[in-house]
Amino acid sequence: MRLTRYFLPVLKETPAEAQIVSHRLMLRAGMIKQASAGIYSWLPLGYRVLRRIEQIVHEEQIRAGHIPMLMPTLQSADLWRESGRYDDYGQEMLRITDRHGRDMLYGPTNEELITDIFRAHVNSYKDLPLTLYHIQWKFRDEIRPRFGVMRGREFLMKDGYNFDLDKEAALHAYNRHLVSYLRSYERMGLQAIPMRADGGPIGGDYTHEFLVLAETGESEVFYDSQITELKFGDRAVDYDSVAECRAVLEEFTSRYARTDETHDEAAFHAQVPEARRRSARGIEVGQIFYFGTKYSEAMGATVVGPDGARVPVHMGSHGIGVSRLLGAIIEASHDEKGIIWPEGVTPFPAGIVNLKQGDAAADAACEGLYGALVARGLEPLYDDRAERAGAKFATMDLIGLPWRITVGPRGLEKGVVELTSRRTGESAEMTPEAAVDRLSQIYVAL
Ligand code: 5CA
Repeated sequence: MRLTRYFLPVLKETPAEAQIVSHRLMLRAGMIKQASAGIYSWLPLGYRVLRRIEQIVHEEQIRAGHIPMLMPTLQSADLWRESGRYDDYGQEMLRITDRHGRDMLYGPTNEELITDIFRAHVNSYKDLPLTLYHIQWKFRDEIRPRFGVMRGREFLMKDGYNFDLDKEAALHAYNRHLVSYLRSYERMGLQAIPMRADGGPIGGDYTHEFLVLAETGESEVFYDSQITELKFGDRAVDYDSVAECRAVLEEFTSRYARTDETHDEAAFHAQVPEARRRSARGIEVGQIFYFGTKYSEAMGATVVGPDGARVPVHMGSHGIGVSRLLGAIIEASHDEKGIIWPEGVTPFPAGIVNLKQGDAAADAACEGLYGALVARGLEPLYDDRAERAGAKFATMDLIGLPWRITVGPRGLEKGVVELTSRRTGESAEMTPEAAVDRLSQIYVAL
């Protein structure tokens, strides 16, 4: 993408309404624009990151054996009356009446809708286990939408639902989700710690939230500092193996880590030596639930079991805050100049800065680099504006591409360009071909 042909409305001023750094930077970098309270338009740069995050979520869900689909945003109130949640859900639910006077709602989550699909089409235990998921917009009429996409009213969520014959099988699904979530967050350059939490309006007493530690986080958390040393890494876990998935769950949940809803000061003191006790704030980027037969019993989602009798299925639901993740990643990865995207989610793998637009050699070298990167599947953002170098660097630093290739007449006389890491600020001179090779190596390893 050439910057002169792109739509990147960066702001010079710091927007006054933004209280936290991720919100400020998303506005300044031209990623989002507020449409109304808690509702945002995704401008091209923000949309690219949103799509990258979605892509990672899809890849990891499919790897775990979960099946993608798409349910609508608008749902019939009748389904929610069946589960009993229509009245329970309260003010957060946006209720709508259609022209025929039918009660509808903008889905805040999808347990009812998916259970209705399941009961219409699945009849036998032989069709289990089954996990279906989608990535779809949700609406929760939050009383205090704030911090940009972090607590929106309309937000993008991945929500998945498992259907199993019994509790044991459903707990395997739970563990499988935990593993796939750990992988997903690490690919996004994040450490998200599973913490024991509360079921809230979804229900169930077996639930973990995934938290990214950050001062601006809305949740108060208590944990054993040892937990922050755990890395999932690139280990190969067989998702069909009950033992392997359980081992990961045990490893990542054996140390004390709880949100304030479930925190128990006495247990904290008993289990964690003082030097390792931490209390901090965190951003909740996902939550997994096992709630047994809560919805299947209320809505008649049963299957014929092995002995011929009908039994309600055991279920769980599993969510990732896809749009919230942009804010969480920026909170975890920025400096005073702007965003620092991890390679896994960056909107463009690299930026090209032409120090002397209009100089024949510099223009040709930039075009050559551009074509070579595109040919390797690494479409860069080429700053081809007739601007000063300082302004170009400031834009690149603000939007946070992890790598910058700087091209100028002086370097080209020696046959080199400069490759700079946004994270470390370190630069190295090399031939354009070497820069392309280096970037290919970095991105191929992801
Ligand atoms: N049905 C379950 C799991 S699919 C569910 O709705 N879980 S949830 O309520 O925990 O939401 C899942 C994730 O969505 C949360 O972990 C959080 O990351 C994200 N989320 C929830 N509310 C908001 C909001 N107002 N703005 C942005 N993201 C949100």
